[in-house]
Amino acid sequence: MSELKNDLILKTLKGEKTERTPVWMMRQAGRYLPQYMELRNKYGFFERCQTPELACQITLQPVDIIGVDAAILFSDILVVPQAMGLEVQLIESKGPVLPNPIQTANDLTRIRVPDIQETLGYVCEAIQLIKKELNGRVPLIGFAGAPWTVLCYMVQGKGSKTFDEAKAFCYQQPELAHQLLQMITDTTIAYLQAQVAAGADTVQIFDSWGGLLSKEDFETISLPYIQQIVAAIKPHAPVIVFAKGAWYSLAEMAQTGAAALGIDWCTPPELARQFAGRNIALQGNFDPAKLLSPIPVIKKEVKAMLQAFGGQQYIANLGHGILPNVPVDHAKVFVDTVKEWHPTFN
Ligand code: 1CP
Repeated sequence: MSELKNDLILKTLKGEKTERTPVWMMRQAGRYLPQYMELRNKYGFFERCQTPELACQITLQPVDIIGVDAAILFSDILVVPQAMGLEVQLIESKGPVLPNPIQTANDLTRIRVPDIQETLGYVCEAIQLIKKELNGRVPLIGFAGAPWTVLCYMVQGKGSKTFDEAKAFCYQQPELAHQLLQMITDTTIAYLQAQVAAGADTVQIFDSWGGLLSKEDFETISLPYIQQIVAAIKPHAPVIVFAKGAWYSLAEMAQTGAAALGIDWCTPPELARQFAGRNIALQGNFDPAKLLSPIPVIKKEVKAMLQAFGGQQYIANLGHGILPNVPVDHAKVFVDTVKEWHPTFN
């Protein structure tokens, strides 16, 4: 494996100083890129995920076109329920659909903690190919969903603003819910370990729906499982934990041993730092919709964000995934503004 030429993100995750702030964007390989749309029009979603050459090509697009400081594996958090035995469809304009969701104890007999090489071996192949093609230009980020967020889809069967059916499942059948969360956790640990063994330099856990839970529920239903994953992966690679909306538990998340915490745009940088403490990197938190602003406004707001987080112990990113209607040159301005920024002291 070749030496990394750009290790800014890995240095930041190790707590080391960097010559400038590193930057990448959540969902950076996606529909705002015309080159992605070309492949999207030719191949189905899971075909793109399951064909290492396609996954590799898509993963590299934002590195080549936008100049980000990391690649993130092109895949989806829903390949985990799929590997566990649930059918997952991705329907145009509707999003993910799981036609036979988990609702009863009997439903749990339909799923299992799978053998990773057998079910998700294609991801490991994609990672090996991506690492070869990257040839050390930037590090590769692997990822998985947090068990609570994955449960949301396994129980609700589709996307939702509230995931009320998933919550009701946890409140009405807590023992069953914890059994399912543990199965997802065991699968995720083996999956992320396989990603790291295949070459992922760091991994991010996406808890996109963490913030739908109260602090108490987040710390019962989500955090203990994130904690298990961090503990298992940390000896092999640094872990980034992003629980959107769960600002109230940043201090507890910092205690998991994560190397960095993702912050969304509703959490002010100063508050995030105060909650997370000094010994952890922060990542975020530009409002993705703000990339629709005029370019001079984007530049000004990105500089304000950098100034607020400070240049060190910090990875510039969006506060959630990039939107499909963001112009490519606006995404590039976001990245270039971070790369050109120098802290001002006053
Ligand atoms: O082309 C298309 O229309 C498919 C859209 C798409 C894409 C580009 C989906 C379906 N997944 C992906 C890729 C993906 N998903 C990546 C790729 C790497 C990258 O460039 O970042 C990642 C990291 C994910 C993770 C993911 N999938 C999350 C967590 C992050 C987040 O944005 O909150 C979630 C919640 C999903 C579920 C999912 N898969 C796809 C969609 C549209 C969704 C969201 C559905 C919903 O809103 O409930």
